Amino acid sequence: GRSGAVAAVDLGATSGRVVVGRVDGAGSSARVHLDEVARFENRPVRTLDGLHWSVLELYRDAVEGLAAAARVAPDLAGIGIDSWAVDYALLRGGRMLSTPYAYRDERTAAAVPRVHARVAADELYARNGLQHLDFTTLFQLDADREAGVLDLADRLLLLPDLLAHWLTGAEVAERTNASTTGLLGVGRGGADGAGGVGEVAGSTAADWDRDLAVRLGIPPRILPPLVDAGTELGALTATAARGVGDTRARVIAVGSHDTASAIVSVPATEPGFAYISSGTWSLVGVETERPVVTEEARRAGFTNEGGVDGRTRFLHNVMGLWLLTESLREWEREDGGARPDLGALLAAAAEVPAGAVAEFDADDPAFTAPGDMPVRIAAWLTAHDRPVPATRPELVRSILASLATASARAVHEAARLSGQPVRVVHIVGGGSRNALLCQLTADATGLPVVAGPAEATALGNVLVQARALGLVHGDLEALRALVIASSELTTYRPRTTH
Ligand code: LRH
Repeated sequence: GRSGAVAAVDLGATSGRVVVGRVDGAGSSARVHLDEVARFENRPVRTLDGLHWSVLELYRDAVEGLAAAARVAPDLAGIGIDSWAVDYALLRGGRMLSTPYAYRDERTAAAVPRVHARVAADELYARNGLQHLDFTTLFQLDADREAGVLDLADRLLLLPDLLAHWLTGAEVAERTNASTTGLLGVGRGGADGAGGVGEVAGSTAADWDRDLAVRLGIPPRILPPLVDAGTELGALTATAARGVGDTRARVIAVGSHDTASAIVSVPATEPGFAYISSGTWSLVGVETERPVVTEEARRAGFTNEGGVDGRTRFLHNVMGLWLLTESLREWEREDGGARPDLGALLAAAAEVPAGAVAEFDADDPAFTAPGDMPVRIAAWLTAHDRPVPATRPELVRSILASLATASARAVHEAARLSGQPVRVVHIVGGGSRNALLCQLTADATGLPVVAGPAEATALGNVLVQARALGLVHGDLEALRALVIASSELTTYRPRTTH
């Protein structure tokens, strides 16, 4: 095969990175190598009108990271961008109308009952297939409508699409991320022909639900044309090239929802697996050929998000390592700005005997907003007549055990609701490096846990570009075989029988 390099811009809720991916070799001896060339902080900013992302800084950091990528890889052929879901910018005539909100902003609490008064929750589910989360784009847009801002807008761009727009001028909505807005019809699954693979007979690609938009007072004109992961968006504009430098790289739409890119890299080639994409959130579920839009799935909080190649990501959002990072942030503040030693905390947490600390419900929306997490966890435990951990390591243990329990519940629910038996659980993303979390998850599920790759999102971003450029070939199973060949994986066996 051909050799070549691509750059993945991967934006997370706490940090972003630019990674150069390179495919060497061909066929069964092909390997993919990742090289992180830039890493930067992403911290939301609270102003008088709420919690915002500093998107201009993110763009600048991404451009500087891409310049570093172009320097280390003169043969750079592709650039792909992914980020967390649901958040967006509104534009008019190409100008951003206001600073995008961060999804943890509280303004949507008032929007949810307004939206449900127009379209009941069960009808919404039948149309878009999404679990209820207060911050889903359509609730955020209702707050914009109420504020009069929607009247001004002629374009909505999700954040990865906004960055791609600033790089190329293209105005599109990549489908996997569009599926998290609540405005995309759930469809029947199957690919629109992305890369010519994964085509399912009789399938239809999901399209904007313009009728739903109209009923919610959202002008359909703001919804951009949809594209599938693997679509070329164009070369850098002259303006963007001033920042990135000399490169022939084309911007390529990837699974721009970070979770969609992460699931591309699950190292499984046989059916019968569940996944946990473990980062700020734990996204727990199975991959299906078709959406599962039953009343039971709705009540269980299961979502049908669009995957790469028309697969469905049937999953549930568990609160994730946010519980830990917010606790660390609070302890850092208490300690006058000294960063707590996470390694030491985790080692001490591993010494806490099983069952010695109480667990809380890691699914409770009480933990979604930013702010003093240890106090909120203690309040939850007290309200439920459970003992409050006495030390920081005990609280860390309680967080990880509670996460493992909530994830195990979601794994078994995903299997039951989809009718797909699960024999192994894959943990991908940063949390796969957390040995205690992985072991507790094996214990709680009663299933073997395979941990890795930790850079699943960047890797999935790289692989979809590499395939679009003809550097690798095949369906998701072929890409996953390449992941297996290129990664170091660790297996954790359950210590208790269920
Ligand atoms: C994970 C994630 C998740 C969404 C949330 C907003 O980063 O994209 O899939 O539910 O952020």
